[in-house]
This record gives sequence, structure tokens and C-alpha cells, in this order.
Amino acid sequence: MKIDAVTIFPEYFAPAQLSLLGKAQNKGLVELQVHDLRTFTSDNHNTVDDTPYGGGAGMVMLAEIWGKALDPLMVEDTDLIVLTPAGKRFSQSMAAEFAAKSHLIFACGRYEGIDDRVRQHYSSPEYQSKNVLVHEVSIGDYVLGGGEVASLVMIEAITRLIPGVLGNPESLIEESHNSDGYLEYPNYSKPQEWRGIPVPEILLSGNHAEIAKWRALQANERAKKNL
Ligand code: 6GU
Repeated sequence: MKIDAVTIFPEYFAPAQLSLLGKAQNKGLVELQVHDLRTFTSDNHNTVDDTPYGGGAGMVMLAEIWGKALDPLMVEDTDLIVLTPAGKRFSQSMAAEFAAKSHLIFACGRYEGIDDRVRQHYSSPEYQSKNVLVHEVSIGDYVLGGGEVASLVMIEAITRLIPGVLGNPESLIEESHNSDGYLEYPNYSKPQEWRGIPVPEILLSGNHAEIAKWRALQANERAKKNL
């Protein structure tokens, strides 16, 4: 999978070289390229934003600069992901859909966001015929300073679902028992007793059917508690 990220803070993406995602790049499974939006400016101050038409607080990122940055990246079969707190909520099922794609672009907005004509332009029939899809995505109900951290969250969730990225694919199979993709029951490892707290007896029994039943019950209790 090819991933492009466009940002005024390329340094935010340094952690992408670590751990699973770093290894996935070394293995050639993921090719991440980070682009500095300011390199597409042509004025002395490297301006990327201006005041909003209609007035109001904050600044809007300029369509002209974004167009220059995105045009060369918008090849056939591209999903352009525009990060905004007003976007559709990111989820495990969305991660699975993006994991099957060949080319993702993360457009990291700052300030009050990107001039809406950028979204409109790349959603036009000309781009639709090239199988270009534009998505506005948010990672949750809170406001971040920009889309960089949200992009990292999405890239990590998406790339670990690409075949060959996880060292132990069984952890994916195990997760798939839950539609949201995570383990719901409490986990225990060695030692059998820690600070006076024992591991539940059932987990030491070797009775896999009973263990599965116990875990399902625990998962249910936990789900109720965390609603
Ligand atoms: Cl994608 N961007 C910003 N700025 N804030 C957010 C977000 C994105 N998702 C949740 N909060």
C-alpha cells in the first residue's frame, strides 16, 4: 500500500518509523511518503492560510496551495482522506475497508480547516472516473490541533490489517470474534499470583469450552460497565 501524508508539520510522522509500521515499511508492505505543504507555497512567508470569507474566527487553509500539493498525487485508484473533526467517525470497519485499498492520501488540516473547494474539486466526475474517492474523517468527539495525530491513529489501525504486517496473524483471527475488532475479556499472564491477586482458577483448568464461556461472560460484564 502506498500512503501519502500532506502536512505543515512533517515531523509529526516520525513515530511511523517505529514498531510494526516501521517494519512494514522495511518489508515493502507499506510505502509512506510525507510531504511538507509549505514547499508548495511561492511567497516569501510561505503562507498556507488566510481569513475566511463571510468572517468569523480563525484561518482557512488555501485551496491554491492544497491543489498544488495534491494534483501530482491524485493518480488512478486513490482514496483521499481529509482529516476534520466534522468528518465521519473512524471505526474498525472503516479501517478494514481502507486496508484493502492501494493508495491513501492523508490531508492534514490545521486552523479552521481547508477551503471546501478542495474537497469539491477532487469529488468531481473527472476524478470519479479515475476511481478517486474523497472521505472526510474524524477519529472521535473531541477537537485536536490538526489532522496529523488523527492520521497516525488511522495509519496504525489500517496498516496492521494488511496481510504480512502483523508478526502473528492469529491475533487478528482472535480479534475477529468481536465485530469491533478488539479483545473484550480481561487477560492474565505470569505469575499465577501478583500482590495477593490470583489468576482466575478457570484459566488454569485447561478446559477450553469453559474458558470460552467464562470469557464471554466477562466480556459482557465489561461492556455493560463501559457503556
Ligand atoms: Cl481528524 N482533526 C481534528 N483537528 N480534530 C479531530 C479529528 C481530526 N478527529 C477528532 N478530533
